[in-house]
Amino acid sequence: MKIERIELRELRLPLVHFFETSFGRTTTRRIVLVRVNADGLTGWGEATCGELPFYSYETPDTAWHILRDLLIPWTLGKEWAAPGDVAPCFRPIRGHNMAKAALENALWHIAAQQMNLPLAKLLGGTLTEVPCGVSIGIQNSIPELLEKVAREVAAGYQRIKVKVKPGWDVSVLEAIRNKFPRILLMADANSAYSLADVAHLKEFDRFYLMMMEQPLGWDDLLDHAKLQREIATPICLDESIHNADDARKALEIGAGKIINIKLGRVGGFTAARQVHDVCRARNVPVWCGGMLESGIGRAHNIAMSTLPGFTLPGDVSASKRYWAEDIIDPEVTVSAQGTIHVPETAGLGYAPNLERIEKLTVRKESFE
Ligand code: OSB
Ligand code: MG
Repeated sequence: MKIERIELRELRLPLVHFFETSFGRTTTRRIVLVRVNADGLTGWGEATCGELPFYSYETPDTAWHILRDLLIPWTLGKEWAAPGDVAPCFRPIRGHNMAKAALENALWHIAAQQMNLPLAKLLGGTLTEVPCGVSIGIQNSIPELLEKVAREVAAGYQRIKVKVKPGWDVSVLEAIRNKFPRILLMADANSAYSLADVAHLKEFDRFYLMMMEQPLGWDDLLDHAKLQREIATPICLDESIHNADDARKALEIGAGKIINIKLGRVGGFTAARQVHDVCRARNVPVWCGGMLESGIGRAHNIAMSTLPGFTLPGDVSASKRYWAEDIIDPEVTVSAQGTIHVPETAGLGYAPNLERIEKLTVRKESFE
């Protein structure tokens, strides 16, 4: 495919409810979208960075810079045989995986249309229904959290993840377990603890969690391996895994037993499939993480979640949990069994709503 035009856009999208993690509270998302024109087709990608450099160092402004000044000049006007071919070309840039993923994933969207295949099929996906969980942020009180858990369980979601941090952990898990002894439950600390907290983290074992996500340093593997030897709860790595090599090293030293794959964090579909393959070869389950994506990123997540190693419910859930109105048609919906039906039409299976995208755009730059 020959890339003829690329457009960057930033949208402001207010969340229907604030989302709070151990590193802070988000109320409005700044969504950076990449729109690529090639061979008469249009592909969309999303840079999934947080507003501030707390989950990772990337922000909407760093993604804009890396895309505008490097990735776009490197790809525009050139012929690419396969969408994954841009990944090795992007390698000289250290990190900035969310910026890279936004552009690469737009090319996958184009390739799927060109080949008249659903994106999931082009990626090698096999699932037709994707199992869904939800990620519930830190709330103002435990009763409010319990109400949210009850609502999501009633909606059919297969697994509940709650955010934890020092001071919002054991008492919270205890309250949930008292009320919901049988649900699949897990906790995500987003790096809020250190090895000095081993005794405290051991207490989590009595809640028989499916897993504890990224309890220690955002860039750590070694201490996670030490912690995993001390606790019964399986550790799932999120922040620490940026590519297939990270996954291999993490599994080799026993830093965790499960990996959360995020397209942005690993740099796009090519790297995500490589992480998936490393895990699958070792029988390590993976699941698809979320970054409060708009419908575009969400549609990409759904396609990726169809790969055979995605055996655990992910954080990809219905549009309405985040947005009063999403920017795709139809919006993402979840069945009463807690699954998303994978679109069978060619391409993304969800049409970007151009009128709505235009209305929400706060800046735009195009490159020919
Ligand atoms: O650690 O998985 C995380 C949201 C923003 C940043 C980091 C994380 C999350 C989530 C939300 O847990 C997942 C979602 O519902 O999109
Ligand atoms: Mg996480």
